[in-house]
Amino acid sequence: MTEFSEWFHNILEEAEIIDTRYPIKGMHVWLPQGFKIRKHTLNILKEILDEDHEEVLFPLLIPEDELAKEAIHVKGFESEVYWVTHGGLTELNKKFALRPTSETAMYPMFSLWVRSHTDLPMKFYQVVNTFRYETKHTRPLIRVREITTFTEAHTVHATREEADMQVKRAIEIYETFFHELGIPYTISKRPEWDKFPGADYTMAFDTLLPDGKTLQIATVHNLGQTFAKTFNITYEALEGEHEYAYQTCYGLSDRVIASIIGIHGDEAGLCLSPAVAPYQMVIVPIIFKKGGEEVLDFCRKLEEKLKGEGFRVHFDDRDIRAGKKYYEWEMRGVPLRLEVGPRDIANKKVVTVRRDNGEKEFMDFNPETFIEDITSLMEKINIDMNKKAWKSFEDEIRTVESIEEVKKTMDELGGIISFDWCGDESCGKDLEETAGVDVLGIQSESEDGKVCMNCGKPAKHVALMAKTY
Ligand code: PR8
Repeated sequence: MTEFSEWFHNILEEAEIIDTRYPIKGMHVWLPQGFKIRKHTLNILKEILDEDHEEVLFPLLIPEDELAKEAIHVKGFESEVYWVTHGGLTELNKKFALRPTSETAMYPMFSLWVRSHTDLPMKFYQVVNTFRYETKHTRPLIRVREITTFTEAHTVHATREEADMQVKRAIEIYETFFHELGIPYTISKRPEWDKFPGADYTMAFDTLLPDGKTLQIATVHNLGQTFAKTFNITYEALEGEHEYAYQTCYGLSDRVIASIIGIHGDEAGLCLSPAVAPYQMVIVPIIFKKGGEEVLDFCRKLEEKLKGEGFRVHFDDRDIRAGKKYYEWEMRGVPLRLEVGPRDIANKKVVTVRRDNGEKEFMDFNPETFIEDITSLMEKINIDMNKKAWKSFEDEIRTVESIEEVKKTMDELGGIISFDWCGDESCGKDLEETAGVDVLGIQSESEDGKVCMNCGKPAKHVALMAKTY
């Protein structure tokens, strides 16, 4: 693949995902194709969240004093906040922030809603746009200033144990979601210096883009009682006393779409799984001088039949060369192409060509079994794409035992490095500086007798590091 970032920019444009020419840095326009991928992706997530969360919608603006209430939180975000200072020509006496995230919008309301232990747990989510004045290099879908697909969940619980359990549940939710999309990931506990501002701890999902750098694609935060104390979220316990609640929040963004595009794509362009593809199949008629009408008629009926079964199908009957159509639909990532020519009709066959591996099959066109066969082929494509992505991801995780090896591995291969670590902040930061990497976080406990790869002290954790976006 040509240089990833160039490929990525080109494909966003060619496949009409987003238009990056909007005249504000870090803010883009979703085009119909991109919007459909976004919609199908969100639908998968919403279906999972809807099982035990309620969807809500909070205002975009946050009063200055609410945003400022939680000191650690505001410190983490102050350099990234956009402010509304005027209403028309009138200067506002209280500024409003455009939400960078919605803790300080939601929690004053939670304080009104939570009364008794019987109100708990509360689990809400919303899909909104959030604004962050990012100072690092912005990149479409990856680091934006208007995050348009911010899916944030916020939960309130009676006990610390329940909040911990919710963190586990949120991790499960994202695992299910990323498996459906075929996005491989590591899960780690972020180091203290990289946790969400105001959180007790942060669990993060990272994936790997083809240039060897990791991308944080979702985070789950245990907020403990910090925000509950700041926003006075209390409940009446069984014995009538008032207790502060425990909270969690978790979220993801447009980066999920960036990962779908970046991880599965190839030299020919996008490669989408049937789960998110705007068109899951395209029907291309193969027309010769004779028998053209018969082919077109067959294709129309085929399209109707597949649509009737709920598939997203397009019949490409444009009067251009079939090869040109193949090229175009491959670039747009359509998972399956169905080709129908006069000979196929005579043989009661339909030719299927998979986008993910190019496999061509002469499928029996038996009205009894055809839909079943297509359905299982679609499922197979999803599974194979997931497997392939996981395989190449796992190949990029390497265990390394010396700092020299880290540098060599990073320079030559990139990817993710697993290593034994003492867990000290000073050692971690030193490692980040000397090796030019980020410590992603902790995965598990070290085996007895292991020493820290960087400082040589007894190791506590197996941790991960990588070059990151
Ligand atoms: C929270 N509060 O906000 P988080 N461009 C694209 N994606 C981004 C960007 C950006 N500029 N910044 C962050 N993300 C919590 C949890 C409510 C929900 C993505 O957490 O600040 C990252 O994938 O960690 C990040 O993991 C996710 O948004 C949530 O943001």
